[in-house]
Amino acid sequence: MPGQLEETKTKRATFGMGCFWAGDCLFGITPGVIKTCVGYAGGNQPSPTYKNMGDHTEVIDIEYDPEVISYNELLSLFWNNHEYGVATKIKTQYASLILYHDDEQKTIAEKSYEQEQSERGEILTTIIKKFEKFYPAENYHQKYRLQSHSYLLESFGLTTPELICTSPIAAKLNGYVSGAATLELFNRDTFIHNLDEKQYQYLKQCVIDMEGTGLYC
Ligand code: MHO
Repeated sequence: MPGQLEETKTKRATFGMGCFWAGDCLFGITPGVIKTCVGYAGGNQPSPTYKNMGDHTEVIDIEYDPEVISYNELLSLFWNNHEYGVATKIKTQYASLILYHDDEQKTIAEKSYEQEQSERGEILTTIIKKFEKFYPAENYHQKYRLQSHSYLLESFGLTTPELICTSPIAAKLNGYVSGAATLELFNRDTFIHNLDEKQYQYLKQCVIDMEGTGLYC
């Protein structure tokens, strides 16, 4: 109806791609990604924890707006930011894993796997399977890199683990303090218009200092 705000329908994507701190940073600053949460999935062991995750894998659980970013674009970030060739020995904790949430994601993921495999000319270790259950990781793993910036946490009112896990701003800040973005990308993000001068200068300095350091754990 004209004049009426349309409700945004968000979708969910879940990927295992090595240490989940890194994937959290990468997707956190990706336009169209709304929220991120890290946790354990893909296995059968009940109640996994970091110390005892059993047959689960570290995953990033993403809420995204499909009108801004497609599943294919998320997959391209997935393929370009971790190890999954058969030549690398990877333990289950860091497995390359795509957990699809519906048939559409399944089809897109399988197609992109085949394309990736033929481009690389080698067998991939990546496993594609149906999403079953996600176990959020302990609080200290959520927005891990942001948690050492107490100024940002306080200044943005990110005062509870719940807020750190669910706030779209926390997802962005976590990526920007970690070197996941270039200064150019940062300057193009409309979210910087909502920052006060001090927040802006602080964050910009982080981006400058960390640019090029890559996503590490
Ligand atoms: N290098 C890190 C990996 C943590 S991760 C969340 C550590 O040894 O603690 O897998």
